[in-house]
Amino acid sequence: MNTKLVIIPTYDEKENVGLVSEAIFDVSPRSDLLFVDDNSPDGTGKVLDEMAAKDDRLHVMHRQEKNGLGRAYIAGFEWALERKYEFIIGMDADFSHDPAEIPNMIEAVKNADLVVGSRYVDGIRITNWPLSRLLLSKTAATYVRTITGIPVADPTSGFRCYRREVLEALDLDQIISNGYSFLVEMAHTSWIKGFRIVEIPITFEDRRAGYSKMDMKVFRESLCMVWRLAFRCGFRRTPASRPSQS
Ligand SMILES: Nc1nc2c(ncn2[C@@H]2O[C@H](COP(=O)(O)OP(=O)(O)O)[C@@H](O)[C@H]2O)c(=O)[nH]1
Ligand SMILES: [Mg+2]
Repeated sequence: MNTKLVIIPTYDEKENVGLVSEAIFDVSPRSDLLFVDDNSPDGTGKVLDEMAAKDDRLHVMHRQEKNGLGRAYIAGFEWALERKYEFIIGMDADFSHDPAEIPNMIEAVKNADLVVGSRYVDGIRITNWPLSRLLLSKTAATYVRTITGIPVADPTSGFRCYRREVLEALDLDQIISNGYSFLVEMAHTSWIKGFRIVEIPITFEDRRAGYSKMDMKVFRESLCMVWRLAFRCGFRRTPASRPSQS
């Protein structure tokens, strides 16, 4: 059985799912891949079913309606935990996260509990994004770090690798955010519980096809959520100590 699972939430990603799966299996043939599709109107779910019928490593979870990135990931994490995967990678479908980085993430997680592919270590490595989007992302990262104290340069990055132990310890029912602040909440909760977060540099490209699902509602949720996270741990800015792990 494969010990690595890549989870990709999808909503209207018909043009991307075939190519991204090929690229993932090229670099990491001994991984499984789970798509979590929220009944995409463009028919992504049907394309995925056809792909899954041809490859045992590829799985599809169909959900009834668009319910946000966070809920899709939580469903995927629960699926992974039921199946004993050791390393759980999360990424976008749209090639903003280069599948070629997956082996580097797997290597890095040997010395970490959570690996975050960071756009903001060793400078800023983002290509083709409008300046407005870059400024929003960079400002959000500074805002999160300032309010919560989390020592992560890119806490909203969606390209990650979790050790199974982190997901087991996190109590996924208590993860309440749904949009992009879900990524901040996962990183913050892991850190405050004392898990080791390591960032590796990635180059982030604007999506190749399709459209972004980032909107102002998602953005507003993130602004408030950061304060809730800080409040929830009594504005504590240091993590719990954990017994050292191998
Ligand atoms: N299942 C599911 N996937 C989503 C949802 N919102 C976004 N996604 C997926 O999550 C990933 C990140 O979204 P994306 O639009 O690329 O956000 P951006 O990179 O910040 O512009 C993509 O693979 C999307 O298809 C959702 O509500 N449900
Ligand atoms: Mg994206």
